Amino acid sequence: MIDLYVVTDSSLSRGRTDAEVARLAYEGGAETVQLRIKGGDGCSMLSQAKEIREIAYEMGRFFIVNDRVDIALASDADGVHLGQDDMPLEDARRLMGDDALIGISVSNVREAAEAYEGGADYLGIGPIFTTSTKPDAGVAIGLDAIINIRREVPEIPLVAIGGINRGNIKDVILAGADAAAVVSAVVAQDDIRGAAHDLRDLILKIRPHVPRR
Ligand code: TZP
Ligand code: MG
Repeated sequence: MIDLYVVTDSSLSRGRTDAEVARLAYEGGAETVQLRIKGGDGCSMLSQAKEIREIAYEMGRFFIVNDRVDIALASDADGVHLGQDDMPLEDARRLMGDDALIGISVSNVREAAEAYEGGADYLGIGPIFTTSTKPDAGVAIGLDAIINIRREVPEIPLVAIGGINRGNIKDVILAGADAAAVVSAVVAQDDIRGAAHDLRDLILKIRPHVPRR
């Protein structure tokens, strides 16, 4: 389902709208874009969401909304991404239905097992490395967290996030992540399309070297 997953952040995107960032990221090969807006009004978030929904549809890619089940539903997104303090998975599933993709942020084996058993479609694991993009992300949990979670929940797609860039993306895939989610390594770059392309290329190149599980 996923290889490169790009998360928007308008404070890093140098005046480009989230929809512009999303289009360029998809053009570079990102399979999924997550609209992440902290604060702001629902009306402008919904309008960005609808724009990205159109682009994703046109390009045959996935579109996920962070935190907001209401915006995901109203924009007809493919799904929603929820943190440990957001709406519980069970309630989001009831509202969004079985076909929606629901991703859950986890940072340890217990949270991962719970989200897996609760029917999450993928897990976002992080922050793997130190990041300044999300000040409240908590301490870096490192590559070992991917290895441990992969061992505990072998079936579910794992998306690593936090401080991932060209220099370390291979390590997260080798540790057992199926995909990498990035913000600054794509959104903050001059050439968003090129940055997404290069990161995805690195993922695809390393995959054949990941031990079979
Ligand atoms: N969740 C955990 S870390 C993070 C989020 C949204 C931010 C990752 O940003 P970057 O710039 O890729 O380190
Ligand atoms: Mg959240």
